[in-house]
Amino acid sequence: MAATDNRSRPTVFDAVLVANRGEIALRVIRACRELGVRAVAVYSEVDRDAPHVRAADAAHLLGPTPAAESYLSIDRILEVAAEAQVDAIHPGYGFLSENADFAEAVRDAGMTFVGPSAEAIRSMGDKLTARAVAEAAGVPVVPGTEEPTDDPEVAKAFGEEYGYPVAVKAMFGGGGRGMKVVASADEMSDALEAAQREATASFGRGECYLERYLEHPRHVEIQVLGDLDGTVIHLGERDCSLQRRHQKVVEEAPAPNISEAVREAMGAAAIEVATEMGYHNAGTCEFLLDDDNETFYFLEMNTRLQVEHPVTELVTGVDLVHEQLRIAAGDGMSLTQDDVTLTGHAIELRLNAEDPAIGWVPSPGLITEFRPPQGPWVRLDSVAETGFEIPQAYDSMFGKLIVWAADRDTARMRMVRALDEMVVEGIPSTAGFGRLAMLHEEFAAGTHSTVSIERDWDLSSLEAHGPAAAGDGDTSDPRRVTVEVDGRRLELAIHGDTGAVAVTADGDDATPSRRSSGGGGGSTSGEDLLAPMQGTLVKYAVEEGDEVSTGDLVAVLEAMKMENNITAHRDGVVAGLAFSAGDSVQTGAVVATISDG
Ligand code: MV4
Repeated sequence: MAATDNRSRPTVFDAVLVANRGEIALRVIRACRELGVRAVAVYSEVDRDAPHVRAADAAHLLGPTPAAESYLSIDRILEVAAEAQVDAIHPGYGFLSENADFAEAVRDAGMTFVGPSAEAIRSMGDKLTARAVAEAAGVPVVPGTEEPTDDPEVAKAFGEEYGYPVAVKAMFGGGGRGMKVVASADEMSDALEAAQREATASFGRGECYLERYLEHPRHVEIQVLGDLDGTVIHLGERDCSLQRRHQKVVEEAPAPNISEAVREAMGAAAIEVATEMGYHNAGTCEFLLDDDNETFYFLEMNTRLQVEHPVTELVTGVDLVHEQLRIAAGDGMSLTQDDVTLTGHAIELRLNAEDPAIGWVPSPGLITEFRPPQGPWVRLDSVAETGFEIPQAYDSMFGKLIVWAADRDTARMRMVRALDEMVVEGIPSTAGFGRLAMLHEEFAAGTHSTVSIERDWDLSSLEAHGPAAAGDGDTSDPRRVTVEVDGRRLELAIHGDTGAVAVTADGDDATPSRRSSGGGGGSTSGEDLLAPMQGTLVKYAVEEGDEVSTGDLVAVLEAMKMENNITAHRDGVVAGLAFSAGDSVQTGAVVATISDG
């Protein structure tokens, strides 16, 4: 398909290469088409027929499926960009989006990187420099050390002065990797060592620094746009507090329960930070907001378009990708700070092929049936379609469902309505969790924090996806028959050869829709504590017969160079410690049982 003619906007670029895949590649391609820009897709072998390949004006094979040989290969992407004669490269999020060497290589090859300068990416990649920039701009940061430290005595002196808990953070970390929380002085040495080991393994640099640890903050971030002439504006905040294992699941704009004064102060702080460093293009300043809903601290700056950008788009009416392209092309952004007003409320749910019922195990696979939600104020940014196979090789997120309404409560109910309409079969998804979250009293009140899911919420009402996910043999989806009894529609799911039948009544308020929660029968026993990922057992923190409470540490599992704490999912007595330190543990394996004893 040829790019559409656009006589009113002849500038921007002629052609842009989208160095990404999945829903974000589609998102950028859509913006290109709207601006009359030729969109060039790239793909790996497993993505030959992926939605982003079909949507683009042209598509080029990068190489084999592993990201290192495709979406992370700077040389290959530049080769294709030259071949396709594009003017610019949009990196999306993830992959090379925050790689300063890539931004520099794009510039050196005579093309435009749709993002900030390599220097800005580099400054913000170093968390201590980021803190220093914020301080220079007069923006509050969490009390912490200005230098990296590996000396337990220095660290204990810090704890003594500022109080515990203390956060040990990787200087070149991000997304929570490498962060350790230290409750008291006697844990400090071990934590410092563990954090350094993890940081070295993950980022190749082990330096760590310290901050006072806030125990249940909210995560509020400000979207900024900077023009090439130095103008910086902000587009309000997003609240991304609902997360687990450092992965966000629900995001919204504006943040509930914050005053206009706090919003303005945070927006001004974000502008100060961006201005201080001569930032251009789209970026996000992350803040922690303390329990008083008033005290905030700059945390770090993300130098890319973020997954959750749509909620900002829906409450401001600003197309952030259009603005990114205009800025990068030197056309100037289309708006000023005075043009930014927030209207209504938007909520986003990430749709991941994961099963929240059994520890958010990623389970990519074939989507046997997909029906999108529709109707007013519903936006679906997704690659899902019937027959689409989510590859194992990349992130398990297959889309995002975003709704808008005049107020937060209506937005919550609109999200529930949209989730009830959506059908996802063949894979587990976060849809059922999304429904639970929207109706959770804490989320409804807007009083949730970054620790709510893991520490406080009861997810036991969520149905596990099915026998396959629970570790059994039957992977076949049930046959479904709908019958009508006294005007009530009943859906019969017929499983395998046994003829086992599960019955669901449509429209029954008491039971979340089976279809939207992801099909399949089967269940996990309430006592089994399952490994959320494949890894190596580092140690058990308990012994057989110990009594534990929900959230207590049970085992530590090392996976992909990260140490993951497996915590008790219920109160009770521990048994079934089937593994030894060093053992390989499969996803979904029972690492312990916790019973009423
Ligand atoms: C913190 C914190 C509490 N106190 N720093 C985690 C990811 C990284 N970007 C920073 N993170 C945190 N830093 C101090 N001093 C709590 C977190 C944190 C968090 C932050 C944002 C979103 C989700 C989070 C989940 C757990 C911990």
